[in-house]
Amino acid sequence: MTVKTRLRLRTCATVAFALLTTTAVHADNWRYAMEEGLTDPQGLYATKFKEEIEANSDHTVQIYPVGTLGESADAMEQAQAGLLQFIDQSPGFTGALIPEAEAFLVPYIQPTDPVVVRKFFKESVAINEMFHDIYREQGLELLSMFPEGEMVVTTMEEFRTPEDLAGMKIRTMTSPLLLETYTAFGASPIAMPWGELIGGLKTGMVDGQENPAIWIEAYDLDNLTNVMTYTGHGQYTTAVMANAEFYDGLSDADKELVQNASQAALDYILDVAVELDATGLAKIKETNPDYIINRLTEAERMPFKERAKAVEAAFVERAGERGAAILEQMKKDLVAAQQ
Ligand code: 6CS
Repeated sequence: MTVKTRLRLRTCATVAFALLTTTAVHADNWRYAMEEGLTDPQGLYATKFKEEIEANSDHTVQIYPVGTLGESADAMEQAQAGLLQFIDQSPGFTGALIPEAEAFLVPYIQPTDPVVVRKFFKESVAINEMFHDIYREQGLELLSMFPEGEMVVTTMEEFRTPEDLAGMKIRTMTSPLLLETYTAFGASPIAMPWGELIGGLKTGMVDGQENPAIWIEAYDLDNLTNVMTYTGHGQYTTAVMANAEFYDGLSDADKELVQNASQAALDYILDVAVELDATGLAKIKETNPDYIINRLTEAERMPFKERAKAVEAAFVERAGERGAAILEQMKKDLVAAQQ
């Protein structure tokens, strides 16, 4: 063998080794935390996302469901620190960090009609264009926002007016605007993380809470209260993000992979979430036939809508001009979705 041939062979071996090790380095395991279980809406989205990533690359996704990494706030700290690559956290918990996200919590802005909901989340300029840079400022690359169903209030006693809510201790998620909302609605709100709610209802620390029907049914909240009331004031919204530094460090192909997986999971969940909302209500009716289910009439909603104006003002004060612009855009997006 000539010296030239030996050199050529050595070069080939080096290139082959480099290729092999490069492939190995690129087959990463990505950690994804969420606030729900695998069969809940966030879990269904995450599973679809994982399937898409794993079917189209050598990467794997490890999902951490609710309770495995602490409360929502703990998981967010880990995502911002880069210990988690992906996180699903809802605006109901993100408000202290990102006040603009509380636009999803302003009462009587979000759609409740399933067809409008789907169109709104798919086409909203506020969601698809305006939130990206805001989440970026907190080191997060926003991937998707999706609905989980209409917010329903569960209580021990029936209520039809803000006066009826006087003295009722309603648990809210920890975003500050939710406290403003239930104070404006006439109740006595108490913010607490998810992990404390069931104990709080059992011990009487709180008399009620709000959540979508699918969640109320899945976590037995109907059996811990006597009434559920459709006030029409909101839609449970959640957001999926990546750690921005991690995302920026991905190759173009991997960025595309993540974006495609997010899009596929979003399309899937937008169909499924609407069905799940109806399924949750149907199961409650079937398994808990004595449970009182009230739907406030348009006239009964009026005093709540009137009081929601103060909540909107509080939102604008906290979220500033940028928040106000997002809220105005959301209102336009809603009109567009209704057409
Ligand atoms: O009420 C809560 O805290 C929870 N609600 C839902 C629908 N998802 C997760 C969240 O922690």
